[in-house]
Parts: sequence; C-alpha cells; structure tokens
Amino acid sequence: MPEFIEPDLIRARFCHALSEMYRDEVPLYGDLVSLVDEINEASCSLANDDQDESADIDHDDHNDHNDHNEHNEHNEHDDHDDHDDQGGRGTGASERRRANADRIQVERHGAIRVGKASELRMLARLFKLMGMVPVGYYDLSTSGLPVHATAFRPVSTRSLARNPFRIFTSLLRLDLIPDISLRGTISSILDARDIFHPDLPRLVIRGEERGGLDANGATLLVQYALQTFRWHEESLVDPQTYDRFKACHPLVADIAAFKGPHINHLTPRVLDIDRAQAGMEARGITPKTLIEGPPKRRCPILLRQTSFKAISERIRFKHTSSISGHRARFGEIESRGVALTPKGHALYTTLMETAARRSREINPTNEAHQALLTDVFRAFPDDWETLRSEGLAYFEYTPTPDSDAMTTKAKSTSSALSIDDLVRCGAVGFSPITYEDFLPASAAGIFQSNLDENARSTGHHEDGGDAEPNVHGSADAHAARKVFEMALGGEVLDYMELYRAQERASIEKVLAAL
Ligand code: OOG
Ligand code: NI
Repeated sequence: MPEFIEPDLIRARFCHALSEMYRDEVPLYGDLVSLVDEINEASCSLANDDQDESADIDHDDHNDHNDHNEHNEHNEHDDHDDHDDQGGRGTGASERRRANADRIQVERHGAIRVGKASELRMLARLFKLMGMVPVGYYDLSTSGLPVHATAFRPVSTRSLARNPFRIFTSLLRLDLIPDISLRGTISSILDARDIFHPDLPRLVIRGEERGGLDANGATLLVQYALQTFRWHEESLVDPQTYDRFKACHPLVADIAAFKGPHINHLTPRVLDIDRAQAGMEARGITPKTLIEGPPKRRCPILLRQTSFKAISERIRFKHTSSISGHRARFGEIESRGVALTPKGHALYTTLMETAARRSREINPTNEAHQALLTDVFRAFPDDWETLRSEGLAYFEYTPTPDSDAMTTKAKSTSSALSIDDLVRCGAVGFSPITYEDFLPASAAGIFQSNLDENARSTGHHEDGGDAEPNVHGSADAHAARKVFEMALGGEVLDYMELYRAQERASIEKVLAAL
C-alpha cells in the first residue's frame, strides 16, 4: 500500500503555489496582499489589546475574535488550530501572534472560467483529488453574463479549517450567444484546444482508481494544475476574431481567445474591508467603486468583497505581429459572516433590492452606498440571539462548562428540554456558522467591474448588474442548471443543506450529551 498524501494537504500546496505564481504574474496583487497583511496585523493587535470586535467571523481566528459573542463560551475550533497553517503565504514563524497572522494569510478563493463541458468535467475530477467538490449553482445570465458557475470547495469543518481554498468556476454558455456564426467560430476554437497537460488524465485516473495520490503523484498534480491556470500571452486567434469576441461580450474573449483558463483573481481574507477599500486608493491601487454585499455590522452576515480593477496585460495574436492589451485579471479581498437560513436570505435579498433602488437614483460613492445600506439594514436584526431565535442564521450548539448543573436545575421544572430551553437556562452555548459560499449579485458586480468595457458595443455601467442586450437572458434557470450538471458529470451540492445538516448535527449531539 503506498502512502497517500491527504487531499487537504494537496489543496494547501496548490493554493500556496498558485498564490506565488499569481503574485509573479500580477505584481499589483502582491501590493494588495501587503496592504491586507498590514490591516490584518493592525486588526489582530487591536482585538488582542482592546477586545475589539472583528468585522469577520471566518474560521481560524475564532479564539481571538469571538469575545463579542456572549454565548460563545467554548472554543470549538481549538482542535483545528494547529493544522491550518499549511499552504498560503508566509509559514514557519513560531510566535503565536505571527502564527495567527499567517493563518489569516491563506487565500480564501480564486476564480477561473472555462469554455466547454469536457474542461469542466476534468477540472471537477482534478479538484476532487484536492478535496474540493462542487457546491452551489450560480446562474449569472440574470445579470447579463453568458456564464453559469459553481464553487469547488472543501465541505467538512475540519477540511475548511485546515485550508479553506475554493475555486469559483464559470462555464461559458454558447446558447446565450445570439450570433450563430460567432457561436460556430467559438466552438471550433474551443474544440481544438486542450487546456490540460497530456499526462494529467492518466494521473487523475490513477488517483481515482487507487483512492489517492502518493507524494510523487501529488507533486505532479499540483504542477499540472498550475500549468493549466497560468497566463498565456499569445492568443489563439487573430485580432479580428478577438475583436468580434470582445464585441459580443468581453467574457467571450477572455474565455475563448486563449490557450487556457488563466486564474483571473485570488482572494485573501481581510479583517477590516472598509479600511482596505480606502487603503487601496491611498496606495495607487484602483479599487472598484463599491464594496459588494451587506454593510458592516456588529454581527457580520454572508460575504463582503471588493477588488482592484483588472490590469491591462499585453497579448500577441496569431498570424500577425500586432499586440494589444487584455483586461481580465485582478485582486480581490473578502470578509465572511454568518450563513443565513432561507428566511434570512430572503430578508437579505429584499433589503439589497431596496438599497439598489434607492442607490440607482444617486449613483453613489462607496461611502454613500455603505451609509445607505446601513440605513436599510436596520431592518435586519444585529445581535446573535435574535438572529438565532428568529431563525435567520445558522448556528452550532455546544454544552457550556457548567451545563450539567444548569441542566439538572432546569430539569427539576420541566422534563423535556428543547434546545431553546437549554440555551435559555445557560446549559448550551452557540456560535455562528460561517458562510462558505458566494452571492450571485456580488459575483456579477465583481465580474462587471473587471471586464474591459471600452470595446464593447453595449452601454453598461460598472457595478450595475443590468441585463446586457448582447446576451439573451436565461429563459429556464432549472434547465440551465441541468445542462451545467450534465457538463460537470454530477450534481452540485446544495449549500443550504450543508449548513442545515451542520446545525442539526450539533443539536443532536448536545441533546444526546445532556
Ligand atoms: C468570478 C467572479 C465571482 C466572487 O468572488 O464572487 C467571484 C470571475 O470573475 O470569474 O469570484
Ligand atoms: Ni472572487
């Protein structure tokens, strides 16, 4: 029996290597990372010194940042702490605070865009060997983008804590390209390309058949994957074809005019995203206008993200010496909050729609937009107990240190105690379950801010999300999802199910224990 390398470890290595490659390819991303590091270090020492609140509840700083949650008397993430420094940037420091900062530095996600079903399917098999499976279906056609997507990610809390890296993966939808002859051109180019190293399929099959990869196999897998996601300066097409693609939609040019699905951004986690947005300007890193997602809150919900605007990269064309600039690649930052239930999501969506309506009239700066959001979100409860008792968010339950005494006392008045009774009497504590997924409207905003708009034939404004006339909207979202899953070669997991199951499992465990 060969020694297998754990998928979590292969993913961590891949994430680390991808980060190095991307900082090399897009030096501005390295500048963003330095800014993020500074902000995180400052926020960390603030939290340690002043017990300040964190605007982010992502995994691995629970021990440092959960003091604001009076119900969070346990540290259920303790047992993960010594694992999750694999991969990411900057490892090896021994001092505790330094080690905390290092864990924060691991990239949270990246994104790629592929052109055809066989590419998506091979990626799914490759990512599986790194412990990432497709979670969530994102229909971006409703925002005028000719793609749909999933996020490949680890699922178990243990794997997420060891290395949370995910890859948001979009697939081009030819059916949304109205120009039939252009469709033909696109598919013949995609048909002819092979984005994978010739030895990759054999390696993947070997990993699947044996149920894992040995040290050598793991090293090769990471190497081949990197090659697939690297930048190619030479386009597969001539300038005229490139321009036709771009006029149809900049995404078409980005997906179909190149040899491979270059990684288009990486996303570290930042503890103070508002400060990072302001800090970018000060450093000459041009941010997109608005931070996507909900406003800053005492109890952070879902996901907030922003990015710097895509840089222009030199490209060369086939059959000519002409060169041009291609804008697609950028750097992003994110800050995560609690996962919302369907009820919480519905309230979130309603409030975001209200804010968008009011925002559209004034075309706001980020400051104005955030102020507006804060105002609108006063309708969204902002304390953990209300979020919990009203069923707006998901929580994990655990017994408190003196749960036995509390339970005995409570049992003297009532025999059957519900989880709410146990929380009320102080026998059980709860902590927010982090949202690990993406938000279609935010994703659309990120896409649209980072596509070259100059060459497109349609009027369109940044951070919009309005429909693009050059791309047909999705008539049947359910059918599109089936098409996506056919391409993928399997179903995408429902993230609501995952959160619900995690919450339910913790409740069952608590009830059984008491
Ligand atoms: C993906 C955009 C979506 C996010 O963070 O919402 C995304 C892309 O630009 O290809 O990564
Ligand atoms: Ni992203």
